[in-house]
Amino acid sequence: MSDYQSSVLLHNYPQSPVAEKVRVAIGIKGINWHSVEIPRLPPKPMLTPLTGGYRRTPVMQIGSDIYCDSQCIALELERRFPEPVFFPSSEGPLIWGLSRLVDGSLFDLVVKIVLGSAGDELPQDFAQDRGRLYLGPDWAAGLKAAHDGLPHLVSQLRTPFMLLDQQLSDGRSFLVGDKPAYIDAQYYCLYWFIEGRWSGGPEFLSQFPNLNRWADAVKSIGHGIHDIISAETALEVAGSTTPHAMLEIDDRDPLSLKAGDVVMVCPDVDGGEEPVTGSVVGLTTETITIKRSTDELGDIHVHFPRVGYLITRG
Ligand SMILES: N[C@@H](CCC(=O)N[C@@H](CS)C(=O)NCC(=O)O)C(=O)O
Repeated sequence: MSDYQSSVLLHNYPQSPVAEKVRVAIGIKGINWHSVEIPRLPPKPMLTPLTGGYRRTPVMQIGSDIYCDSQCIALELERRFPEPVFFPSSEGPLIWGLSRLVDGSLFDLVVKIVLGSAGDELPQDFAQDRGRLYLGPDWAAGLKAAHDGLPHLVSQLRTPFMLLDQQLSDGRSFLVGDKPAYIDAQYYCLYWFIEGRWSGGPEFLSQFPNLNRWADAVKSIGHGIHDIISAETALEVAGSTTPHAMLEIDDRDPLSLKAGDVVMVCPDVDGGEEPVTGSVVGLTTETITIKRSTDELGDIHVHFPRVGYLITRG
C-alpha cells in the first residue's frame, strides 16, 4: 500500500484516446505507474467519489490529490517529474499555448468523424452518452449532421494532418526535433483515434508517409512500466492519505476568487455533466484546486485546468 500512496494511479480504459495521450506522456517521462480500469459508460461509482462527480477519462490520482483533464495531468506530471522535459525546445510556451487547439477544436472534429462515420452501428447507449457529451442536447440531429457531412469533416482534418506531415518531412523523429515532446502525445491521440476507430482512417492516413513514420516512433515510446490495481485499492489510497500537492493562491484572479470560496467547476460545454463542488484551496493562472471532504475518504483535493472549465460560486 505504501508504494501506491505516493505513485501515479491513472483511472482509464484501454479504448480512450485521451487516456492514450496521457499513457504516451507517461511513457515520455519513463515513470512507473498503476492503472485502474474504469467503465466506458456511467455510472462510475468507484471514480466519482474521488472526483466529486467529474466522469470523463482519464483522471490521475496521487494519494488524495485528484487531477481531472489531461491538461491538468500534463502540468502536474511536468511539475513532479521534470526530466525528461515535456517541451524540449525553446518554443515550449508557444507550443503549449497553441496546443489548446489540438485538445479543443481538433479533438472535437475527430470525435465527430468517428461518431458520424459509425452512424447506426454505434450501440444505442454509447451513442446516447457520447452524443449528449460531445454534441449537446440536440445530439441525435448532431450525429446525423456528422454522418451526412462526413466528407466536409474529413476535409477539415486533412489540412492540419498535411501540415504535420510537412513538419516531419526533414526526417526528424518527433514534431519539434529528435526528442519526444508532449505535443507528440497530443497529436498522437488524434492519429490513434482516427486509425483505430474510423473505418476510413487507415486509407486517409496512407497519404501522409512522414506522419506514419512518426506514429511508429511514438508507438515505440511505450507507456512506461505499469501494472493493474483495483478500484478498491485506489479508494483505500485516497482514504489513507492526506492531500499534499503544493498550493498557491493567485491574488489577481479574474473571477476575484479567494481561498475558502465555495465553487462549482464543470467543463464549459453543454455536455450534461455534473459540476464538482468544493472550497477553493489553490488558484493559479492555469489551475484551480478545490477541497472536498467525505466521511469515507476524508479530505480530497480535486485539481482542474482553468482553460475549458467554467467556475461558478456555489
Ligand atoms: N478535456 C478532457 C477530455 C476528456 C474526454 O472527453 N475523454 C473522453 C474519453 S477519450 C471521455 O471522457 N469520454 C466519456 C467517458 O469516458 O465517460 C481531457 O483532456 O481530459
